Amino acid sequence: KPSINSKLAIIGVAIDLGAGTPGVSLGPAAIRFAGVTERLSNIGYQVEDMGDIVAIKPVSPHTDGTNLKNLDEVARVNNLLCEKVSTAMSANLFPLVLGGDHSIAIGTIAGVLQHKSNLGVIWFDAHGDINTDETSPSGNIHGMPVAVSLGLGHDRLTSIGGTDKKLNTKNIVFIGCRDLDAGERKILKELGITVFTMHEIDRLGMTEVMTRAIEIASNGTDGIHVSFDLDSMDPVFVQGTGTRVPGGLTYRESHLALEMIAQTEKVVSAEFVEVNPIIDHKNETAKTAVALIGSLMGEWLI
Ligand code: HAR
Ligand code: MN
Ligand code: MN
Ligand code: MN
Repeated sequence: KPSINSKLAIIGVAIDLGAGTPGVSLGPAAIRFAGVTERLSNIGYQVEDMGDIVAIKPVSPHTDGTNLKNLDEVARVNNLLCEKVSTAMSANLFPLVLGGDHSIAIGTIAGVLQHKSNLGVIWFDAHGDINTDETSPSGNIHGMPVAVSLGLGHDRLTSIGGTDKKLNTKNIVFIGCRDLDAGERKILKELGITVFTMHEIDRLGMTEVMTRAIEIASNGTDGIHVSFDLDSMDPVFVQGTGTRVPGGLTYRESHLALEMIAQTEKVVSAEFVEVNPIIDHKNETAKTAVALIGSLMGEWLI
């Protein structure tokens, strides 16, 4: 019944080394515990769980000559993830990647780009995640994946999947931003990337914002990737995420957005990231993630 794809691969990435707060490495386990496989089976997918890629915490987070934290391990994990996503797509499986911190978008997108060279991206986030090694205020790689996927930043990261396979700025769109660093604002402006901040969502409403976002991610592309950072939502709904910012998306705005994307039938891959069960209450954030996954995967296309 789901028109997006009938076979789906779950790929977990147990990593928190790209984030400042530990615990999102337990995200894949929490989301599985919240019933993701059953939910997707009930919608009508044939689900293959490809297991987790597991990061190993290094003795020292520093790699010579860089301010990036845990660069070696984040690069190793994302190279493996790129391979795994690409393998799934070769087998005609829709890759659903469960984080983990948002640095994993580097590997997911690199893997998808092996199959879809003109990929559109809809990025839900309180943050811009478009810092480079030069602009990052923290050295945390989860604040950098969009830059890396455009070919900007440290070459240990931009080389993943091949320096020739990158995103086009005109097909990337952000939803829900409300915490952008000065360096990120400059990069976004220079590159002309569309950002629907919370201001635009308040003003235009989510329906109009998503109509425009879908147009941007569709125009001239061969598919849409959805990267959903749970911190795009208001902290009221997501206690279990590390970098909560007030004034986020409501529960229904988030679902409406994903339901509208599902209706396009253009989604080729997705990831849900930054679920942190350690700071959560009764696994509620993972349960929210599972409900959101349902909406994106066509649960309400009835
Ligand atoms: N912009 C800040 C930095 O780069 C904070 C970034 C990220 N937090 C996230 N990513 N959860 O979306 O350090
Ligand atoms: Mn993010
Ligand atoms: Mn974020
Ligand atoms: Mn910030």
